[in-house]
Amino acid sequence: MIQNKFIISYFVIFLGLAHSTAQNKTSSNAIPASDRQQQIDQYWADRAAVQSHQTIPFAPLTLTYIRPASVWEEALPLGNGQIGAMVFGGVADERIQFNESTLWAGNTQNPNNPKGKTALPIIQNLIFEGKNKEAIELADSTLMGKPMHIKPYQSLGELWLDMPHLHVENYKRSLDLKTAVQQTSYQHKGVNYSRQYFISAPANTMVIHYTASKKKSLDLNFTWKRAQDFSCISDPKDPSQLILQGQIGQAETKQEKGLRFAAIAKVYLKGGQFSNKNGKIMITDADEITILVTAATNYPGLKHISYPAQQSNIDPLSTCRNTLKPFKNVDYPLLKRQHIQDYQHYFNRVNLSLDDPDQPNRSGISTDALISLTKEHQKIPSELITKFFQFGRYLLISSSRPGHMPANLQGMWAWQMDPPWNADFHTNINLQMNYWPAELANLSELHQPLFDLTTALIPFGERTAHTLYGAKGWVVHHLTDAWGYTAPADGVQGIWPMGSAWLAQHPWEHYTFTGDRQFLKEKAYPIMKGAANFIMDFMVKIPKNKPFANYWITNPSHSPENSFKLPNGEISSFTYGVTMDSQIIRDLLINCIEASTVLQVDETFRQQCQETLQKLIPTQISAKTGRIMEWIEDYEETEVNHRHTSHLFGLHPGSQISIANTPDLAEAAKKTLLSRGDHGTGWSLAWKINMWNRLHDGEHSYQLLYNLISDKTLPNLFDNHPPFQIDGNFGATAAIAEMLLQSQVRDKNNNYLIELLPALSKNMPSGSIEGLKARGGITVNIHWNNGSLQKAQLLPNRTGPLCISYAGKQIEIMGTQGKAVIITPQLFQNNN
Ligand code: FUC
Repeated sequence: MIQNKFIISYFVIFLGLAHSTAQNKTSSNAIPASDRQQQIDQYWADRAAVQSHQTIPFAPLTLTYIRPASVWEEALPLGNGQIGAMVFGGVADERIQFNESTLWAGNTQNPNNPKGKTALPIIQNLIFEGKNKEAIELADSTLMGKPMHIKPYQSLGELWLDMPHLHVENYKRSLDLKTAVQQTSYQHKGVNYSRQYFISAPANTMVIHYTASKKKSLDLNFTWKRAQDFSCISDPKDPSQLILQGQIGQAETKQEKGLRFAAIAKVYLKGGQFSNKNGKIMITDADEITILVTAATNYPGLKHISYPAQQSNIDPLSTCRNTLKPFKNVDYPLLKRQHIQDYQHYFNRVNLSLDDPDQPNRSGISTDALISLTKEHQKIPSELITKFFQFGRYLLISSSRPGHMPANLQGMWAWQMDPPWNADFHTNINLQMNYWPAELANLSELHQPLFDLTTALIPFGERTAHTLYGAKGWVVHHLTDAWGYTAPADGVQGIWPMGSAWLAQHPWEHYTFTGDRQFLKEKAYPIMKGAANFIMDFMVKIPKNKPFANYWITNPSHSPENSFKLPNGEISSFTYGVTMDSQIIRDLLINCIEASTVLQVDETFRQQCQETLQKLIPTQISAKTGRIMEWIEDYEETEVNHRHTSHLFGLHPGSQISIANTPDLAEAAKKTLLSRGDHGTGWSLAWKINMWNRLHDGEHSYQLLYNLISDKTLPNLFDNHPPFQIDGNFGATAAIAEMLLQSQVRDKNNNYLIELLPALSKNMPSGSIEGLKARGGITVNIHWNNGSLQKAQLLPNRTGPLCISYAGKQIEIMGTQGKAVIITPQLFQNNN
């Protein structure tokens, strides 16, 4: 008990420090009714005074808090790929902020600058001549998209619910990652209250369920809110339904109107009564309340976006009504069972358990206090590592379901009309990072939305390739949206025509993990071939008077968002043939050669890939610093700790640099990482953890994981760029998986090498992981103890050799489809 009091006061201090800008409230004074929140804001004022002097029982894989969220980044996410919600857990004033994953402003357009094709050779020559400034000026006026900015992903709206409970005790809110159900519980005047929340994929609704230990104790009002462009009305066809509806841009007369949207909150009572008027549902004396919420837009779907835009004949309100039609009555236990079954179909595939005898018992500690304790002890509680890992899987299951949109910069959770970076799809690292855990962490199907987006981009990207560069194939630059924007955006740093080549790595990886040939043929190969065709057509030869004359390079080219000093002191970001470009292209061409060989197609194309491959600039090591050179010349860096570590693409997510096959490059990569440093934005740290893993330096990986969790993680475990950006969550989940298992390196027979515990830290001495995936279609379980392998089990989905390495030694075993192979450390003893 003493321990808990300490923990609670510690927690309050922590919140005060971390969120001094948040609306202040103590746990003893209720906020007066007059101060009640009126406007949609990041911060939230629940009028209730909340006391939480109770023990929080230890609940595995559960995020637990002893106060409601006072800021959006403390609210907890739910989602089914289409509908997303952030639940604040307020008592007198509950707030649930909703997203619908297709709700994007804008429409399809043709942003391709018609001057591009003619200007391109001039720009290229200026760059070869070192006239970077002139090149940038010309590129700015001839290559940039028109318009140059995309429109944002927007919040759908919010349910604001109020209940006359101003002083409550034993408050707790939680999100159980094992079931994807949130719960808020408290006592008020001796009555126990409980609220449960989940978003069901099978029912396509959010389910809100209020109960009390005494009959007739539930009085609740609720209404819909949105910052703009909406109305909230009672459904004339059904008084149990409260409708939110609107159209993006409806309030602005000059703006082009955008998507229409709707949501319905439908109420079901046991006992009590309700009225629905003036945009508000008012419930009194109920024993139990269930509210179903569904939402829709008239977005045509990724498969149907086209230019010129077609009129969509979807009516979002009818879609919502149809979704709710089967629910004349509500069977809450059944809805919950169906939801949990659906969610666990994905979630239960992987189990991580860490056992560290040096860790104190964490029972009774809330999740945000665990983050604070991490800093205090300079060590991550094992429980927080497992939570953080599984939270990343939870977020992918919640935000990326087959048939829906892929996870954007904020997954699908965004409260603003104009979120940071439009909550878009950034294709120069961030979107790809979102999907790094998909295959490794056994969520392969959830990769599909990314392939759907990529496929949808092809016709748009073909138009851009043709208009801007006079090239075949398809291209996307450093970002895109739901409307197929593929031109350079935002400014000249947007002239980065490598997005399609990088995205094409993902469907190939899906094939290497699953072995799904039909997928390779129908989905992956067209993406890859189109990306390679663009690149091979876009590349030019280095002129005769320059180093690497006659090699193929990209021009213009820059290392994402970084810049360098030219010998004359000028700062520039444009050049030709940056290291990352050649590495991405090498990756793509090798994959295309292998894919066309597997599919037995396109001999001429394969030959062209092979010839181009021979003429790509090799990754260079700086004679001055011993590091990997970021640019074709050894320019001076302007920002040594720059957040992008693009020139190590070949180390991760590529596999061209490895300790086994390119030890010199691996050593240079290590020097590069050391000079980049151990800090950075959330996603930058997550990327670097993955890179240290590939260098088998588990201690460095752990250090950066520590930095990420202790410094760049919000109270609700969302990654903090800052601001919130979800890529760091996904990148870290992939990184924790790759500390324990890697399979990207090929052995001398070109088989994937399955590396067991390649970057295990001594801070994770004992534990087990079950259900990870390795390339070649293998499900892997690993148990370790005191830093050493105890036992592993490999279950291949096809017959063939299994090449396994552990602690620098290798073995080869014949694997049979569907038959588990047990690996013990003894097997490695006689092998080098
Ligand atoms: C990249 C990064 C920024 C940010 C943005 C969304 O451009 O360089 O840090 O993450 O994407």
